[in-house]
Amino acid sequence: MHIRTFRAASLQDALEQIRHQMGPDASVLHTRQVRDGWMGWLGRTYVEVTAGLKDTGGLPVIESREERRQRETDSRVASHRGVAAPSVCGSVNATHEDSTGIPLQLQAYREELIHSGVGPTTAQRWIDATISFAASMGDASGRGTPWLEHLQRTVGRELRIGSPIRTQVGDRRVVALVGPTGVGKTTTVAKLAAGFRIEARRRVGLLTIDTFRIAAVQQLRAYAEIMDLPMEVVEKPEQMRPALDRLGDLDLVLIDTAGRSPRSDARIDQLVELLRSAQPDETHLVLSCASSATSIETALRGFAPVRPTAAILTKLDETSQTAAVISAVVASDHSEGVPLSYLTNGQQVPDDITTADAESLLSRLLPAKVMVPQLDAA
Ligand SMILES: Nc1nc2c(ncn2[C@@H]2O[C@H](COP(=O)(O)OP(=O)(O)O)[C@@H](O)[C@H]2O)c(=O)[nH]1
Ligand SMILES: [Mg+2]
Repeated sequence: MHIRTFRAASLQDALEQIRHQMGPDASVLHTRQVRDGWMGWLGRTYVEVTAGLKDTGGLPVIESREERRQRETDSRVASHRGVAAPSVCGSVNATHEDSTGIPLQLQAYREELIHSGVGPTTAQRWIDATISFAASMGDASGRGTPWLEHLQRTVGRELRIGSPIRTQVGDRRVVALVGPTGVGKTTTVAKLAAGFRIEARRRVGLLTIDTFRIAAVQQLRAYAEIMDLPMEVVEKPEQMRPALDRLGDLDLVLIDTAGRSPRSDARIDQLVELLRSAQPDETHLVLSCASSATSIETALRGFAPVRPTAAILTKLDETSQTAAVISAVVASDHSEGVPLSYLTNGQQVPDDITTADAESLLSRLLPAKVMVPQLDAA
């Protein structure tokens, strides 16, 4: 097997080099983004793609002396500038397939997805679905539309976008936020409270069952005081009904909960019991995009007994890698997925919150930022 690593300013360019120099049967083995310069500072970002070719008795493309000279000149210029220049410019759609039948370009996207935190099974499922989707659109070769657009449409159909909280004057809605410690539950409760109170002019109340840490109650109380909102503190299930009755006259009650370790069954059971006594209309699981794929999976499993009706993704501003969290909440063969309700992108109350939308999530999830085509209504 021949294995070679190519560097270029863009994935597209690297694929062109591979296709030209190794031929259409090459498989993408690995892609990564690299930065040169000291510790990644002051350097340029480029793409490094490793490709392999099964031994078939020599490389299929024999370089002419002229091509070789050109490539060497390109490399010298590139290394001088700190960026490997593509040796070939030309068509941008690398549609060639390897022996598995997966177009080279999609293989590279699959590697990038995995690299950015999507599980290998999910990444492969998306690629397979993209090929079927393209075929169903009469574009099996991927020549009509860029593969990235097909990929976006495919993943877009799996993303579940839930509705934001709907309130109605005189019809109290009870909404609980649950999730691991530090993901931004209390801050998000404050953002929602401010939005509904100030923008929508609803009568809003707060209730906290975050009583493990005194500071946590004080944090919410400070918001309640600034916004002049009634607030109740509940420690035991039997206190829940009377507390909710005292907030009976409102349009929206937001319940903040203690951040529990999703690994602690006892604490999750306690939370389930407290929430059962509250009977919330909606329970939003708060997940931070800055968390690792493993902690997101653990949170989803750990908080399953609470039966979340939606998920809120926080800290989008802290990372560009939302792949892990998004691939964890989309529908799959063994999960129907959790609909996304809100996205938060900063610490500012009340501004840094928006309702979830597929377009902005997809542009963060998928390998390159391109215009998202009109998504089919799921
Ligand atoms: N960068 C960023 N920080 C956030 C966001 N939401 C919350 N935080 C911060 O995350 C930290 C923990 O937030 P907190 O609401 O106390 O988390 P909780 O333990 O889940 O209630 C605080 O410093 C918040 O300001 C967000 O969207 N972006
Ligand atoms: Mg909190």
